[in-house]
Amino acid sequence: MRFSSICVIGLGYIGLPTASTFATHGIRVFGVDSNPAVIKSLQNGQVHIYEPGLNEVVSQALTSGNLKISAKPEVADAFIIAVPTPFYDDKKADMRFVTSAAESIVPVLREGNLVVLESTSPPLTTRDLVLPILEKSGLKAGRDFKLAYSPERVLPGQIMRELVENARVIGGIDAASAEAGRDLYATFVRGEIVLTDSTTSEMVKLMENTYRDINIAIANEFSRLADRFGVDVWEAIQIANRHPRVKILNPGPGVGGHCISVDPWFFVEAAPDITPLILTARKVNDGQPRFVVKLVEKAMLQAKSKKIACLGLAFKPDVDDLRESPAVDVARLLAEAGSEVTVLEPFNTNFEVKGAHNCATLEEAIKDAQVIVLLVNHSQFRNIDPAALAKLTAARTVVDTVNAWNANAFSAAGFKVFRLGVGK
Ligand code: SAJ
Repeated sequence: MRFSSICVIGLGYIGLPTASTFATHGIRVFGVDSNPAVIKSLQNGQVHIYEPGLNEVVSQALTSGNLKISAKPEVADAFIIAVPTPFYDDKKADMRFVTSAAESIVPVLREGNLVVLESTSPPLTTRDLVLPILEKSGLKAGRDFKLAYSPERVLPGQIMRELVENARVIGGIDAASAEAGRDLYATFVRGEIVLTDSTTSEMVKLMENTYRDINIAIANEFSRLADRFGVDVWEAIQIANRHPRVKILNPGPGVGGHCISVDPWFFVEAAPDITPLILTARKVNDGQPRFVVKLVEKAMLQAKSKKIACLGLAFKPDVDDLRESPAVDVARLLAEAGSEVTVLEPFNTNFEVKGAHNCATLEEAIKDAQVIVLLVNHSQFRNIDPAALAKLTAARTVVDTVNAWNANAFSAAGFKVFRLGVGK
């Protein structure tokens, strides 16, 4: 199948890179978003999210005239749905964005079209939720239009490269739908394109992130064990990982972001009776901020006052994304427990943590602090010189939750150093 125009619904972390990459590969793209602020800023050439390399591609796509931004889908050869699938407070999947995106396609769906769902979704979403909505057009899936599920699997911070280079799985509701999906993504994907059915590809995506969540959970549990038994977990992991079949991940303040901390819940919701391990891993990772708070409380026993500076709020290093971030939980929990908390997130200085004071510079954040807690391994924090740091702050205690700082160098600069997972 050949595609000359496509419509990408949802211009977030996945939709915008996808839309602009198609546009720079010669396809006419309608980028659709329901948020007027997003439309306005993109129409003015402003990119509303931070992702290395994205600005350049979007601006190229807009200047070429191939990328047009609009509020509603237009008639096109193919439609890609890339809207968020958050969860409700009770961890049940919130499919309202997917539902309304599919509904918005109905009036413009034509015979011969391809529709691809990219949003991470519970098993069977393509067949049981999206397909019946699209058939309200009077067209029949499989016979009149093609329908597939193709999860994005890119890593925030490296989206522009991984979008092109990663292997991509495309699951069709039938073989012809999967093949049409392959023809579409072959426009720019250089990685292997693997075809399967839609439910398998939905499961693949959830399995990848669940696998990672469980592996981080065991690393986090190891950090608690090491703390109890007087061991340095980082040293122990390094040694264990010399075994040819062992690859333990890094403990940290918890698991955040919109993927790994969310996706396993889709399995738990869909089949609670057979997913005890997945549920437990989620609970372990969600409990990790409280473990970090206990460590900070231990460090504070020596401090004169309860003034704490938290460095980093993003869910992982060198991104501006704070969704589900465990660092935010740690700062909030410390403030709730009665400490005077300053926070610094260099990639997003406008974010407010309830009860904490938001700072724009490192100097402001640490000046009067008694304890400095490193929560995110941003390169600019990792490279801090401890002697220079000592001149900027009253604090003489640091807590490193991400194993970024050289403990000996910090000790030499006069700091008492506490590290996550180090009971020595
Ligand atoms: N984390 C740890 N220890 C580690 C690795 C990560 O605590 O050893 C934490 C991070 O700090 C972060 C969270 O886990 O809070 C998730 O970060 P991540 O870098 O592992 O993953 P994401 O959420 O940025 O992206 C993941 C990726 N999935 C996998 O690696 C299996 C990406 O490929 C997916 O496209 C993305 O989820 C997604 O959209 O589903």
